[in-house]
Amino acid sequence: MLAPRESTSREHRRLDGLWDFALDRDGRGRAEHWERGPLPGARPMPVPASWNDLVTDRDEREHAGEVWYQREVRVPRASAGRRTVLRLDAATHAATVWVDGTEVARHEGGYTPFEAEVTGLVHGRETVRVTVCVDNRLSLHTIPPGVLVEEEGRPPRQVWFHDFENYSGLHRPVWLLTTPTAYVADVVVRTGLAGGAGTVAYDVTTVGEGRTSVRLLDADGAQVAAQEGASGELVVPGAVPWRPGAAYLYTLEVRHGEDVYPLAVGIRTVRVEGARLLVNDEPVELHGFGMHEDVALRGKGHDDARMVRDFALLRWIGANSFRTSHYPYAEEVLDLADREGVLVISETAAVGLHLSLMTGVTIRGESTFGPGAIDEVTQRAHLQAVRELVERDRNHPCVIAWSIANEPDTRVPEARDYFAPLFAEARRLDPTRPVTFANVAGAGPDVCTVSGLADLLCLNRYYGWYVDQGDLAAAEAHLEAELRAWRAAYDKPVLLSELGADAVAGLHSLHARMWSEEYQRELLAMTLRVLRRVDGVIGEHVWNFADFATAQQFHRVVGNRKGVFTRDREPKQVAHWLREQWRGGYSGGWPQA
Ligand code: GCB
Repeated sequence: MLAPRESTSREHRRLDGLWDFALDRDGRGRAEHWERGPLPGARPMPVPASWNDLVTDRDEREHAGEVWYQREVRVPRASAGRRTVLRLDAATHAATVWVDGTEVARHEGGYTPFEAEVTGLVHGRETVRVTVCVDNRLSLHTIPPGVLVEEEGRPPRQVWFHDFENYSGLHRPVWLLTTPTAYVADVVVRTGLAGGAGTVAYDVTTVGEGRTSVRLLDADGAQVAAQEGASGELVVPGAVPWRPGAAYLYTLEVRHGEDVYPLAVGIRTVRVEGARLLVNDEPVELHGFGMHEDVALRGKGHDDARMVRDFALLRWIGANSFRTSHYPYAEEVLDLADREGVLVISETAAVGLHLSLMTGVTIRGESTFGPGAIDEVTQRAHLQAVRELVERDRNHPCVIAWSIANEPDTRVPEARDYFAPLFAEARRLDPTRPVTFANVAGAGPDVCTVSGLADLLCLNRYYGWYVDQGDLAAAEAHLEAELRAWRAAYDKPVLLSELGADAVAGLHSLHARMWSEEYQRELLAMTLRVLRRVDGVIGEHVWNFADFATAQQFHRVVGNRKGVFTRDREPKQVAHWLREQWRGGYSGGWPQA
Protein backbone atom coordinates (compact mmCIF):
# COMPACT_ATOMS: atom_id res chain seq x y z
CA MET A 1 0.00 0.00 0.00
CA LEU A 2 1.38 3.38 -1.00
CA ALA A 3 2.43 5.74 1.76
CA PRO A 4 0.65 9.12 1.75
CA ARG A 5 2.65 11.62 -0.33
CA GLU A 6 1.44 15.06 -1.28
CA SER A 7 1.85 16.19 -4.86
CA THR A 8 0.29 18.61 -7.30
CA SER A 9 -2.64 16.17 -7.59
CA ARG A 10 -2.87 14.82 -4.04
CA GLU A 11 -4.04 16.67 -0.96
CA HIS A 12 -3.53 15.08 2.40
CA ARG A 13 -4.83 16.14 5.77
CA ARG A 14 -3.57 14.56 8.98
CA LEU A 15 -6.41 14.07 11.44
CA ASP A 16 -4.09 14.19 14.42
CA GLY A 17 -4.88 15.98 17.66
CA LEU A 18 -7.48 15.40 20.34
CA TRP A 19 -10.22 12.90 19.57
CA ASP A 20 -13.15 11.94 21.80
CA PHE A 21 -12.42 8.69 23.58
CA ALA A 22 -14.45 6.16 25.53
CA LEU A 23 -13.24 3.00 27.21
CA ASP A 24 -15.85 0.29 26.75
CA ARG A 25 -15.40 -1.49 30.08
CA ASP A 26 -18.63 -3.49 29.88
CA GLY A 27 -18.40 -4.28 26.18
CA ARG A 28 -21.64 -2.42 25.37
CA GLY A 29 -20.47 -0.14 22.58
CA ARG A 30 -21.23 -2.35 19.62
CA ALA A 31 -24.68 -3.42 20.85
CA GLU A 32 -25.54 0.18 21.64
CA HIS A 33 -24.14 1.38 18.31
CA TRP A 34 -21.86 4.03 19.69
CA GLU A 35 -20.84 4.79 16.10
CA ARG A 36 -24.27 6.35 15.51
CA GLY A 37 -23.89 9.29 17.86
CA PRO A 38 -21.54 11.06 20.23
CA LEU A 39 -19.60 8.65 22.45
CA PRO A 40 -21.08 8.38 25.95
CA GLY A 41 -18.90 9.92 28.64
CA ALA A 42 -16.25 10.88 26.11
CA ARG A 43 -12.95 12.37 27.25
CA PRO A 44 -10.11 13.81 25.19
CA MET A 45 -7.40 11.49 23.88
CA PRO A 46 -4.49 12.41 21.63
CA VAL A 47 -3.85 10.76 18.29
CA PRO A 48 -1.29 9.40 17.67
CA ALA A 49 -0.58 7.90 21.09
CA SER A 50 -1.20 4.83 23.19
CA TRP A 51 -4.04 5.54 25.58
CA ASN A 52 -2.77 3.28 28.36
CA ASP A 53 -0.38 5.62 30.19
CA LEU A 54 -2.66 8.63 29.81
CA VAL A 55 -5.37 7.31 32.13
CA THR A 56 -4.98 7.53 35.89
CA ASP A 57 -7.13 4.59 36.98
CA ARG A 58 -5.15 1.36 37.26
CA ASP A 59 -8.02 -0.90 36.17
CA GLU A 60 -8.55 1.26 33.13
CA ARG A 61 -4.89 1.01 32.26
CA GLU A 62 -5.17 -2.77 32.31
CA HIS A 63 -8.43 -2.80 30.33
CA ALA A 64 -8.57 -5.72 27.89
CA GLY A 65 -11.22 -5.07 25.31
CA GLU A 66 -12.46 -2.30 23.09
CA VAL A 67 -11.96 1.44 23.23
CA TRP A 68 -13.61 4.01 20.98
CA TYR A 69 -12.27 7.09 19.26
CA GLN A 70 -14.38 9.67 17.51
CA ARG A 71 -14.11 13.09 15.90
CA GLU A 72 -15.83 15.39 13.46
CA VAL A 73 -13.92 15.84 10.23
CA ARG A 74 -14.38 18.81 7.96
CA VAL A 75 -14.67 17.64 4.38
CA PRO A 76 -12.18 19.51 2.19
CA ARG A 77 -13.94 21.66 -0.40
CA ALA A 78 -11.42 20.42 -2.95
CA SER A 79 -12.80 16.90 -2.61
CA ALA A 80 -15.66 17.53 -5.04
CA GLY A 81 -15.24 15.28 -8.08
CA ARG A 82 -12.26 13.56 -6.52
CA ARG A 83 -11.62 10.33 -4.71
CA THR A 84 -11.45 10.61 -0.92
CA VAL A 85 -9.74 8.03 1.25
CA LEU A 86 -9.58 7.59 5.00
CA ARG A 87 -6.30 5.99 5.99
CA LEU A 88 -5.16 4.77 9.41
CA ASP A 89 -1.45 4.10 9.70
CA ALA A 90 -1.86 1.84 12.74
CA ALA A 91 -4.67 0.78 15.06
CA THR A 92 -3.35 -1.65 17.64
CA HIS A 93 -4.38 -4.49 17.43
CA ALA A 94 -7.66 -4.53 15.50
CA ALA A 95 -10.14 -1.91 14.43
CA THR A 96 -13.51 -1.18 12.91
CA VAL A 97 -14.08 2.22 11.31
CA TRP A 98 -17.33 4.04 10.57
CA VAL A 99 -18.10 7.26 8.76
CA ASP A 100 -21.39 8.67 10.05
CA GLY A 101 -22.44 5.26 11.27
CA THR A 102 -21.60 3.42 8.04
CA GLU A 103 -18.91 0.82 8.46
CA VAL A 104 -16.05 1.48 6.02
CA ALA A 105 -13.17 -0.70 7.20
CA ARG A 106 -12.09 -3.53 9.44
CA HIS A 107 -8.49 -4.46 10.01
CA GLU A 108 -6.49 -6.89 12.10
CA GLY A 109 -2.82 -6.36 12.90
CA GLY A 110 -1.74 -3.42 14.97
CA TYR A 111 1.30 -2.18 13.07
CA THR A 112 0.34 -1.93 9.42
CA PRO A 113 -1.83 0.65 7.65
CA PHE A 114 -5.27 0.23 6.13
CA GLU A 115 -7.59 2.51 4.24
CA ALA A 116 -11.11 2.87 2.94
CA GLU A 117 -12.46 4.88 0.07
CA VAL A 118 -15.14 7.16 1.48
CA THR A 119 -15.90 9.30 -1.58
CA GLY A 120 -19.63 8.57 -1.58
CA LEU A 121 -19.95 9.20 2.16
CA VAL A 122 -18.31 12.61 2.16
CA HIS A 123 -19.88 13.79 -1.10
CA GLY A 124 -21.87 16.99 -0.57
CA ARG A 125 -21.16 17.05 3.16
CA GLU A 126 -19.50 19.80 5.18
CA THR A 127 -18.51 17.54 8.04
CA VAL A 128 -18.66 13.84 8.79
CA ARG A 129 -18.24 11.93 12.04
CA VAL A 130 -15.43 9.35 12.04
CA THR A 131 -15.60 6.63 14.70
CA VAL A 132 -12.95 3.99 15.31
CA CYS A 133 -13.36 1.05 17.67
CA VAL A 134 -9.95 -0.37 18.64
CA ASP A 135 -9.54 -3.78 20.26
CA ASN A 136 -6.38 -4.59 22.22
CA ARG A 137 -7.17 -8.26 22.84
CA LEU A 138 -4.80 -10.96 21.67
CA SER A 139 -5.59 -14.62 21.20
CA LEU A 140 -3.77 -17.69 19.95
CA HIS A 141 -5.04 -16.70 16.51
CA THR A 142 -3.66 -13.17 16.43
CA ILE A 143 -0.22 -11.85 15.50
CA PRO A 144 1.24 -11.36 18.03
CA PRO A 145 -0.51 -14.08 20.04
CA GLY A 146 -1.80 -13.88 23.59
CA VAL A 147 -4.41 -15.38 25.88
CA LEU A 148 -7.32 -13.68 27.57
CA VAL A 149 -7.72 -15.01 31.10
CA GLU A 150 -11.33 -14.87 32.30
CA GLU A 151 -12.06 -15.51 35.98
CA GLU A 152 -15.31 -15.19 37.92
CA GLY A 153 -15.79 -11.76 39.42
CA ARG A 154 -12.79 -10.15 37.70
CA PRO A 155 -12.47 -8.25 34.47
CA PRO A 156 -10.72 -10.28 31.75
CA ARG A 157 -6.95 -10.11 31.96
CA GLN A 158 -4.72 -10.09 28.89
CA VAL A 159 -1.64 -12.28 29.01
CA TRP A 160 0.89 -12.17 26.20
CA PHE A 161 4.09 -13.96 25.28
CA HIS A 162 6.29 -11.05 24.36
CA ASP A 163 8.45 -8.81 26.49
CA PHE A 164 6.94 -5.38 25.94
CA GLU A 165 3.87 -3.55 27.14
CA ASN A 166 0.66 -4.35 25.30
CA TYR A 167 0.11 -0.72 24.36
CA SER A 168 -2.94 0.02 22.30
CA GLY A 169 -4.73 2.79 20.44
CA LEU A 170 -4.35 4.86 17.30
CA HIS A 171 -0.57 4.73 17.34
CA ARG A 172 0.16 6.49 14.08
CA PRO A 173 -1.34 9.28 12.02
CA VAL A 174 -4.86 9.12 10.59
CA TRP A 175 -5.31 10.77 7.19
CA LEU A 176 -7.96 12.10 4.90
CA LEU A 177 -6.49 11.88 1.41
CA THR A 178 -7.86 13.10 -1.88
CA THR A 179 -6.66 12.00 -5.30
CA PRO A 180 -8.05 12.27 -8.82
CA THR A 181 -10.53 9.48 -9.64
CA ALA A 182 -8.05 7.93 -12.06
CA TYR A 183 -4.99 7.35 -9.93
CA VAL A 184 -1.76 5.53 -9.15
CA ALA A 185 -2.75 2.68 -6.83
CA ASP A 186 0.63 1.01 -6.31
CA VAL A 187 4.23 1.08 -7.49
CA VAL A 188 6.94 -1.51 -7.04
CA VAL A 189 10.56 -0.69 -7.84
CA ARG A 190 13.58 -2.94 -8.00
CA THR A 191 16.99 -1.43 -8.44
CA GLY A 192 20.24 -2.76 -9.84
CA LEU A 193 23.82 -1.61 -10.37
CA ALA A 194 26.09 -2.88 -13.11
CA GLY A 195 29.11 -1.37 -14.81
CA GLY A 196 28.56 2.07 -13.32
CA ALA A 197 24.95 2.28 -14.47
CA GLY A 198 21.94 2.00 -12.23
CA THR A 199 18.66 0.41 -13.18
CA VAL A 200 15.22 1.06 -11.78
CA ALA A 201 12.68 -1.54 -12.84
CA TYR A 202 9.17 -0.36 -12.05
CA ASP A 203 5.69 -1.75 -12.09
CA VAL A 204 2.75 0.62 -11.63
CA THR A 205 -0.79 -0.43 -10.77
CA THR A 206 -3.42 2.08 -11.79
CA VAL A 207 -7.15 2.60 -11.54
CA GLY A 208 -9.16 4.48 -14.15
CA GLU A 209 -8.42 5.74 -17.64
CA GLY A 210 -5.28 7.65 -18.46
CA ARG A 211 -1.72 7.48 -19.71
CA THR A 212 0.91 6.14 -17.36
CA SER A 213 4.49 7.38 -17.34
CA VAL A 214 7.44 7.76 -15.02
CA ARG A 215 10.34 10.19 -14.67
CA LEU A 216 13.36 9.75 -12.48
CA LEU A 217 14.74 12.92 -10.91
CA ASP A 218 18.09 13.20 -9.16
CA ALA A 219 18.52 14.80 -5.74
CA ASP A 220 18.66 18.25 -7.39
CA GLY A 221 15.41 17.66 -9.23
CA ALA A 222 16.99 17.18 -12.68
CA GLN A 223 15.45 14.48 -14.84
CA VAL A 224 17.82 11.57 -15.46
CA ALA A 225 15.47 9.09 -17.14
CA ALA A 226 11.86 8.86 -18.28
CA GLN A 227 9.57 6.33 -19.86
CA GLU A 228 5.98 5.80 -20.97
CA GLY A 229 3.93 2.83 -19.80
CA ALA A 230 3.02 1.12 -16.54
CA SER A 231 6.09 -1.08 -16.36
CA GLY A 232 9.62 -1.07 -17.63
CA GLU A 233 13.18 -0.41 -16.66
CA LEU A 234 14.99 2.89 -16.46
CA VAL A 235 18.72 3.00 -17.00
CA VAL A 236 20.75 5.66 -15.20
CA PRO A 237 24.30 5.96 -16.52
CA GLY A 238 26.70 7.05 -13.77
CA ALA A 239 24.06 6.49 -11.08
CA VAL A 240 24.92 7.55 -7.55
CA PRO A 241 24.29 4.47 -5.42
CA TRP A 242 22.48 4.49 -2.11
CA ARG A 243 25.10 3.38 0.40
CA PRO A 244 25.01 2.69 4.12
CA GLY A 245 25.93 5.95 5.82
CA ALA A 246 25.84 7.82 2.50
CA ALA A 247 22.30 7.73 1.27
CA TYR A 248 21.44 9.19 -2.11
CA LEU A 249 17.81 9.37 -3.08
CA TYR A 250 16.26 9.85 -6.48
CA THR A 251 12.58 10.60 -6.92
CA LEU A 252 10.48 8.47 -9.21
CA GLU A 253 7.61 10.66 -10.32
CA VAL A 254 4.83 8.31 -11.32
CA ARG A 255 1.99 9.76 -13.40
CA HIS A 256 -1.35 8.31 -14.34
CA GLY A 257 -3.79 10.67 -16.00
CA GLU A 258 -3.80 13.75 -13.78
CA ASP A 259 -2.38 11.94 -10.78
CA VAL A 260 1.25 12.30 -9.70
CA TYR A 261 2.87 10.13 -7.06
CA PRO A 262 6.46 10.87 -5.96
CA LEU A 263 8.43 7.90 -4.65
CA ALA A 264 11.90 8.13 -3.07
CA VAL A 265 14.21 5.61 -4.71
CA GLY A 266 17.66 4.53 -3.60
CA ILE A 267 19.62 2.59 -6.19
CA ARG A 268 21.31 -0.27 -4.40
CA THR A 269 21.53 -4.04 -4.33
CA VAL A 270 21.56 -6.46 -1.44
CA ARG A 271 22.36 -10.15 -1.39
CA VAL A 272 23.88 -12.92 0.62
CA GLU A 273 26.84 -14.82 -0.77
CA GLY A 274 28.23 -17.59 1.38
CA ALA A 275 28.69 -16.13 4.84
CA ARG A 276 28.74 -12.54 3.63
CA LEU A 277 26.04 -9.92 3.38
CA LEU A 278 26.68 -7.67 0.40
CA VAL A 279 25.26 -4.24 -0.22
CA ASN A 280 26.21 -2.98 -3.69
CA ASP A 281 28.41 -6.08 -3.88
CA GLU A 282 30.48 -4.89 -0.93
CA PRO A 283 30.51 -6.85 2.34
CA VAL A 284 28.82 -5.01 5.21
CA GLU A 285 29.04 -5.46 8.94
CA LEU A 286 26.00 -4.60 10.99
CA HIS A 287 26.47 -2.64 14.19
CA GLY A 288 23.36 -1.42 15.88
CA PHE A 289 20.37 -2.37 17.92
CA GLY A 290 17.10 -4.07 18.40
CA MET A 291 14.85 -1.14 19.20
CA HIS A 292 11.29 -0.40 20.31
CA GLU A 293 8.81 2.30 19.52
CA ASP A 294 8.39 3.18 23.16
CA VAL A 295 8.59 6.30 25.24
CA ALA A 296 7.09 7.64 28.46
CA LEU A 297 3.45 8.78 28.29
CA ARG A 298 3.00 8.26 24.55
CA GLY A 299 3.78 4.56 24.74
CA LYS A 300 3.92 3.35 21.16
CA GLY A 301 2.44 6.49 19.66
CA HIS A 302 4.57 7.74 16.79
CA ASP A 303 6.43 10.89 17.70
CA ASP A 304 8.70 12.74 15.28
CA ALA A 305 10.65 14.20 18.21
CA ARG A 306 11.46 10.78 19.65
CA MET A 307 12.31 9.47 16.21
CA VAL A 308 14.70 12.31 15.42
CA ARG A 309 16.43 11.93 18.79
CA ASP A 310 16.76 8.17 18.23
CA PHE A 311 18.38 8.67 14.84
CA ALA A 312 20.67 11.36 16.23
CA LEU A 313 21.77 8.88 18.90
CA LEU A 314 22.29 6.13 16.34
CA ARG A 315 24.62 8.47 14.52
CA TRP A 316 26.29 9.65 17.75
CA ILE A 317 27.08 6.11 18.81
CA GLY A 318 28.17 4.97 15.35
CA ALA A 319 25.40 2.43 14.70
CA ASN A 320 24.65 1.67 11.06
CA SER A 321 21.59 -0.55 11.42
CA PHE A 322 18.66 -1.77 13.48
CA ARG A 323 15.93 -4.38 13.48
CA THR A 324 12.35 -3.23 13.82
CA SER A 325 11.94 -5.55 16.79
CA HIS A 326 9.22 -6.77 17.14
CA TYR A 327 6.76 -5.26 14.64
CA PRO A 328 6.77 -3.03 11.58
CA TYR A 329 7.73 0.50 12.64
CA ALA A 330 6.02 3.67 11.48
CA GLU A 331 6.69 4.48 7.82
CA GLU A 332 8.18 7.80 8.95
CA VAL A 333 10.98 5.77 10.57
CA LEU A 334 11.79 3.99 7.30
CA ASP A 335 11.66 7.28 5.40
CA LEU A 336 14.24 8.71 7.77
CA ALA A 337 16.40 5.56 7.56
CA ASP A 338 16.28 5.95 3.76
CA ARG A 339 17.53 9.51 4.12
CA GLU A 340 20.20 8.72 6.71
CA GLY A 341 21.53 5.58 5.07
CA VAL A 342 20.67 3.33 8.01
CA LEU A 343 20.21 -0.39 7.25
CA VAL A 344 17.00 -1.94 8.55
CA ILE A 345 15.81 -5.48 9.10
CA SER A 346 12.04 -5.14 8.95
CA GLU A 347 10.15 -7.57 11.17
CA THR A 348 6.53 -8.71 11.36
CA ALA A 349 4.70 -8.57 14.68
CA ALA A 350 5.05 -12.35 15.08
CA VAL A 351 6.69 -12.29 18.47
CA GLY A 352 5.95 -14.84 21.18
CA LEU A 353 5.31 -17.97 19.12
CA HIS A 354 6.95 -19.91 21.90
CA LEU A 355 4.43 -20.82 24.53
CA SER A 356 6.87 -22.15 27.07
CA LEU A 357 8.69 -18.84 27.44
CA MET A 358 7.66 -15.82 29.46
CA THR A 359 4.17 -16.22 30.85
CA GLY A 360 3.20 -18.52 33.65
CA VAL A 361 0.01 -19.49 31.79
CA THR A 362 0.16 -23.09 30.63
CA ILE A 363 -1.45 -23.81 27.30
CA ARG A 364 -1.82 -27.27 25.92
CA GLY A 365 1.24 -28.64 27.68
CA GLU A 366 3.21 -25.69 26.34
CA SER A 367 3.71 -27.20 22.93
CA THR A 368 3.56 -24.22 20.62
CA PHE A 369 2.31 -25.47 17.26
CA GLY A 370 -0.84 -27.51 16.69
CA PRO A 371 -4.57 -27.56 17.36
CA GLY A 372 -5.54 -25.49 20.38
CA ALA A 373 -2.31 -23.51 20.17
CA ILE A 374 -0.54 -21.77 17.26
CA ASP A 375 -2.43 -23.41 14.41
CA GLU A 376 -3.42 -22.85 10.79
CA VAL A 377 -5.69 -19.95 11.72
CA THR A 378 -2.70 -18.22 13.32
CA GLN A 379 -0.66 -19.10 10.28
CA ARG A 380 -3.20 -17.37 8.03
CA ALA A 381 -2.96 -14.22 10.14
CA HIS A 382 0.82 -14.53 10.02
CA LEU A 383 0.79 -14.87 6.22
CA GLN A 384 -1.29 -11.74 6.04
CA ALA A 385 1.19 -9.99 8.34
CA VAL A 386 4.05 -10.98 6.01
CA ARG A 387 2.14 -9.69 3.00
CA GLU A 388 1.24 -6.39 4.61
CA LEU A 389 4.83 -5.87 5.74
CA VAL A 390 6.42 -6.60 2.38
CA GLU A 391 3.80 -4.70 0.41
CA ARG A 392 4.24 -1.68 2.64
CA ASP A 393 8.05 -1.60 2.90
CA ARG A 394 9.48 -3.11 -0.28
CA ASN A 395 10.36 0.17 -1.96
CA HIS A 396 12.56 1.35 0.91
CA PRO A 397 16.27 1.13 0.12
CA CYS A 398 17.01 1.02 3.85
CA VAL A 399 15.25 -2.34 4.21
CA ILE A 400 17.86 -5.03 3.60
CA ALA A 401 16.05 -8.10 4.96
CA TRP A 402 12.67 -9.39 6.11
CA SER A 403 12.34 -10.97 9.51
CA ILE A 404 9.41 -13.37 9.61
CA ALA A 405 9.28 -13.76 13.40
CA ASN A 406 11.07 -13.24 16.68
CA GLU A 407 12.08 -16.26 18.73
CA PRO A 408 9.52 -18.85 17.67
CA ASP A 409 9.93 -22.33 19.14
CA THR A 410 11.77 -23.90 16.23
CA ARG A 411 12.93 -27.01 18.05
CA VAL A 412 9.99 -29.06 16.82
CA PRO A 413 9.32 -30.37 13.28
CA GLU A 414 5.87 -28.72 13.20
CA ALA A 415 7.67 -25.38 13.22
CA ARG A 416 9.13 -26.07 9.80
CA ASP A 417 5.69 -26.89 8.36
CA TYR A 418 4.35 -23.73 9.90
CA PHE A 419 7.18 -21.49 8.64
CA ALA A 420 7.97 -22.85 5.18
CA PRO A 421 4.94 -21.16 3.52
CA LEU A 422 5.74 -17.88 5.28
CA PHE A 423 9.30 -17.78 3.93
CA ALA A 424 7.99 -18.76 0.50
CA GLU A 425 5.44 -15.95 0.53
CA ALA A 426 8.04 -13.33 1.50
CA ARG A 427 10.27 -14.50 -1.35
CA ARG A 428 7.40 -14.59 -3.82
CA LEU A 429 6.50 -10.99 -3.00
CA ASP A 430 10.10 -9.85 -2.91
CA PRO A 431 12.81 -12.02 -4.45
CA THR A 432 15.37 -9.25 -3.95
CA ARG A 433 15.95 -9.37 -0.20
CA PRO A 434 17.28 -11.98 2.21
CA VAL A 435 14.67 -13.51 4.50
CA THR A 436 15.42 -14.31 8.12
CA PHE A 437 13.95 -14.75 11.61
CA ALA A 438 15.41 -14.26 15.08
CA ASN A 439 16.39 -17.62 16.51
CA VAL A 440 15.86 -18.25 20.23
CA ALA A 441 18.35 -19.59 22.78
CA GLY A 442 18.03 -23.34 23.09
CA ALA A 443 17.25 -23.84 19.41
CA GLY A 444 20.86 -24.40 18.41
CA PRO A 445 22.04 -25.63 15.00
CA ASP A 446 21.57 -29.25 16.03
CA VAL A 447 17.87 -28.82 16.85
CA CYS A 448 16.50 -25.81 14.95
CA THR A 449 14.22 -27.01 12.15
CA VAL A 450 13.75 -23.60 10.49
CA SER A 451 17.23 -22.07 10.07
CA GLY A 452 17.72 -23.94 6.82
CA LEU A 453 14.96 -21.74 5.36
CA ALA A 454 16.73 -18.49 6.25
CA ASP A 455 19.28 -16.65 4.11
CA LEU A 456 20.81 -14.89 7.09
CA LEU A 457 21.05 -16.39 10.58
CA CYS A 458 19.90 -14.00 13.30
CA LEU A 459 20.66 -15.32 16.77
CA ASN A 460 19.37 -13.84 20.02
CA ARG A 461 21.75 -14.89 22.79
CA TYR A 462 22.15 -13.83 26.40
CA TYR A 463 25.34 -15.55 27.56
CA GLY A 464 26.31 -13.87 30.80
CA TRP A 465 22.73 -12.85 31.56
CA TYR A 466 20.06 -15.55 31.36
CA VAL A 467 22.74 -18.24 31.26
CA ASP A 468 26.17 -18.11 32.91
CA GLN A 469 24.79 -15.42 35.17
CA GLY A 470 27.56 -13.21 36.48
CA ASP A 471 30.19 -15.55 35.00
CA LEU A 472 31.61 -13.86 31.94
CA ALA A 473 34.45 -16.35 31.54
CA ALA A 474 31.98 -19.22 31.14
CA ALA A 475 29.76 -17.02 28.97
CA GLU A 476 32.68 -16.27 26.68
CA ALA A 477 33.52 -19.92 26.17
CA HIS A 478 29.90 -20.96 25.63
CA LEU A 479 29.08 -18.16 23.22
CA GLU A 480 32.14 -18.91 21.13
CA ALA A 481 31.38 -22.64 21.06
CA GLU A 482 27.83 -22.01 19.93
CA LEU A 483 28.82 -19.55 17.21
CA ARG A 484 31.38 -21.98 15.88
CA ALA A 485 28.75 -24.73 15.84
CA TRP A 486 26.46 -22.55 13.74
CA ARG A 487 29.25 -21.74 11.33
CA ALA A 488 30.12 -25.42 11.02
CA ALA A 489 26.49 -26.29 10.30
CA TYR A 490 25.66 -23.50 7.81
CA ASP A 491 27.54 -21.48 5.26
CA LYS A 492 25.42 -18.42 5.98
CA PRO A 493 26.17 -15.08 7.59
CA VAL A 494 25.47 -14.89 11.32
CA LEU A 495 24.20 -11.74 13.00
CA LEU A 496 24.02 -11.71 16.78
CA SER A 497 20.62 -10.05 16.66
CA GLU A 498 20.25 -9.74 20.44
CA LEU A 499 22.77 -9.63 23.26
CA GLY A 500 22.76 -7.58 26.39
CA ALA A 501 22.37 -7.16 30.10
CA ASP A 502 19.94 -5.18 32.20
CA ALA A 503 21.50 -2.20 33.95
CA VAL A 504 19.62 0.18 36.19
CA ALA A 505 20.99 3.60 35.27
CA GLY A 506 23.00 4.97 38.18
CA LEU A 507 23.64 1.57 39.78
CA HIS A 508 27.38 1.04 40.02
CA SER A 509 29.56 -1.81 41.15
CA LEU A 510 33.36 -1.82 41.30
CA HIS A 511 33.35 -5.58 40.78
CA ALA A 512 30.96 -5.31 37.87
CA ARG A 513 28.08 -7.26 39.41
CA MET A 514 24.88 -7.97 37.54
CA TRP A 515 22.44 -5.06 37.07
CA SER A 516 25.23 -2.48 37.38
CA GLU A 517 26.30 -0.24 34.53
CA GLU A 518 29.77 -1.80 34.79
CA TYR A 519 28.44 -5.33 34.26
CA GLN A 520 26.46 -4.26 31.20
CA ARG A 521 29.61 -2.78 29.72
CA GLU A 522 31.76 -5.82 30.51
CA LEU A 523 29.20 -8.22 29.08
CA LEU A 524 29.09 -6.26 25.85
CA ALA A 525 32.88 -6.09 25.71
CA MET A 526 33.13 -9.85 26.19
CA THR A 527 30.51 -10.51 23.55
CA LEU A 528 31.97 -8.22 20.92
CA ARG A 529 35.40 -9.74 21.50
CA VAL A 530 34.03 -13.20 20.75
CA LEU A 531 32.16 -12.01 17.68
CA ARG A 532 35.31 -10.57 16.15
CA ARG A 533 37.05 -13.91 16.55
CA VAL A 534 34.52 -15.95 14.60
CA ASP A 535 34.63 -15.77 10.87
CA GLY A 536 31.24 -15.34 9.18
CA VAL A 537 29.78 -13.32 12.06
CA ILE A 538 28.74 -10.09 10.38
CA GLY A 539 27.97 -8.02 13.44
CA GLU A 540 25.77 -7.35 16.40
CA HIS A 541 22.50 -5.72 17.30
CA VAL A 542 22.66 -4.91 20.97
CA TRP A 543 19.48 -5.43 22.96
CA ASN A 544 18.18 -2.82 23.42
CA PHE A 545 18.66 0.70 22.16
CA ALA A 546 16.73 2.12 25.13
CA ASP A 547 14.95 0.91 28.26
CA PHE A 548 11.31 0.12 27.57
CA ALA A 549 8.01 -0.73 29.23
CA THR A 550 7.05 -4.37 29.78
CA ALA A 551 4.53 -6.39 31.73
CA GLN A 552 5.28 -6.72 35.45
CA GLN A 553 7.66 -9.56 36.23
CA PHE A 554 10.16 -10.23 39.00
CA HIS A 555 13.06 -9.74 36.61
CA ARG A 556 11.80 -6.43 35.23
CA VAL A 557 12.53 -3.20 37.14
CA VAL A 558 9.51 -1.18 36.02
CA GLY A 559 10.35 -2.34 32.53
CA ASN A 560 13.26 -3.88 30.68
CA ARG A 561 16.56 -2.13 31.53
CA LYS A 562 18.75 -3.54 28.81
CA GLY A 563 18.81 -0.15 27.14
CA VAL A 564 22.16 1.34 26.19
CA PHE A 565 20.18 4.54 26.67
CA THR A 566 17.59 5.16 29.35
CA ARG A 567 13.94 5.41 28.40
CA ASP A 568 14.37 9.20 28.17
CA ARG A 569 17.31 8.68 25.82
CA GLU A 570 20.26 9.55 28.05
CA PRO A 571 23.41 7.40 27.80
CA LYS A 572 24.39 4.72 30.29
CA GLN A 573 28.09 4.09 30.79
CA VAL A 574 28.12 1.42 28.10
CA ALA A 575 26.96 3.92 25.48
CA HIS A 576 30.26 5.79 25.68
CA TRP A 577 32.20 2.55 25.39
CA LEU A 578 30.14 1.34 22.42
CA ARG A 579 30.67 4.67 20.74
CA GLU A 580 34.43 4.17 20.97
CA GLN A 581 34.10 0.71 19.43
CA TRP A 582 31.72 1.61 16.65
CA ARG A 583 33.08 5.00 15.74
CA GLY A 584 36.72 4.27 16.38
CA GLY A 585 36.89 0.88 14.77
CA TYR A 586 36.71 -2.10 17.03
CA SER A 587 39.85 -2.65 19.15
CA GLY A 588 38.95 -6.16 20.28
CA GLY A 589 40.11 -5.45 23.82
CA TRP A 590 38.43 -4.79 27.12
CA PRO A 591 37.34 -1.23 27.59
CA GLN A 592 39.95 1.14 28.90
CA ALA A 593 39.34 2.12 32.51
C1 GCB B 1 14.57 -11.69 23.98
C2 GCB B 1 13.44 -11.09 23.23
C3 GCB B 1 13.22 -9.65 23.61
C4 GCB B 1 13.36 -9.47 25.11
C5 GCB B 1 14.76 -9.85 25.49
C6 GCB B 1 15.01 -9.74 27.00
O1 GCB B 1 15.12 -12.70 23.61
O2 GCB B 1 13.56 -11.23 21.85
O3 GCB B 1 11.93 -9.28 23.18
O4 GCB B 1 13.03 -8.20 25.53
O5 GCB B 1 15.02 -11.16 25.13
O6 GCB B 1 15.46 -8.72 27.46
O7 GCB B 1 14.72 -10.70 27.70
